[in-house]
Amino acid sequence: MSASPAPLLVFVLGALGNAAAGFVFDAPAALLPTPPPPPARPRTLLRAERTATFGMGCFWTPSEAMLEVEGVTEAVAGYTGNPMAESPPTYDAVCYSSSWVEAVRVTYDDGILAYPELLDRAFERHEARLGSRQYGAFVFPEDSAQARDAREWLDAGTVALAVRERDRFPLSATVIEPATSFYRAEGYHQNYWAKWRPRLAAYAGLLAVASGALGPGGIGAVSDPVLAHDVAGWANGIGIAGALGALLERKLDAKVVEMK
Ligand code: MHO
Repeated sequence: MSASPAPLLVFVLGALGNAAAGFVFDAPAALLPTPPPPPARPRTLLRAERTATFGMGCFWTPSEAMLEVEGVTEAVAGYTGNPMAESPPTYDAVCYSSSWVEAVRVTYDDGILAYPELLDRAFERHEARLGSRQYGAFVFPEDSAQARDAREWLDAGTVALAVRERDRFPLSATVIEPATSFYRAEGYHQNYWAKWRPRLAAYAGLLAVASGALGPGGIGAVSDPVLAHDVAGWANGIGIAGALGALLERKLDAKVVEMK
């Protein structure tokens, strides 16, 4: 049984058409001189780059959410809160002990955002769980000024934040502990959702193709069981390769380093 070449031909012609249209429409823009970069954000006299560390629950989402805060320029997912530690932990060690806190260390511009405001922004965004150290709500002041501000902020327990609207999380469950060594978590934990959003979208697409719901033989396509079978096979293969790649990434991108 041999597949009819018609659907493939349609596909190839379609792809070529697309590429040609892309060239026609995109090329002129690509040939134009690149516009000048946008003007830098106005700097205040107080501008100073500082770091601040918070326990925010599982660090995947909060490390991304903190980057949306105006004045925050960097967010690193890491482990801290274990003054007895002498060497970097692994993610497994963090999960199987009760000594470590998953934390986010942000770099922020003190001239745009003062520390007490940053505490508000962090509290709004954390995903802490009550009763867990690993996933607890923590503030780790890095100097005496941050320690004083954090204490005042927590004691004042502003009406707006005393209990968080979204999930009734009480501000009073926030723990202040002096900062100790902060270890940058494994690379595969950094920018987690930025990496996984497109991967999950690709998996969803592959699943649709592998199951036959989408593609030749599927909705709105030319019915051709042989081609449909081949395409589903390829989709399966790519999906399995992707899963193996993700496992390999966990092995290869696993360095945990202490940050100064
Ligand atoms: N999302 C998992 C934990 C991931 S995290 C990096 C959970 O909610 O259990 O600890």
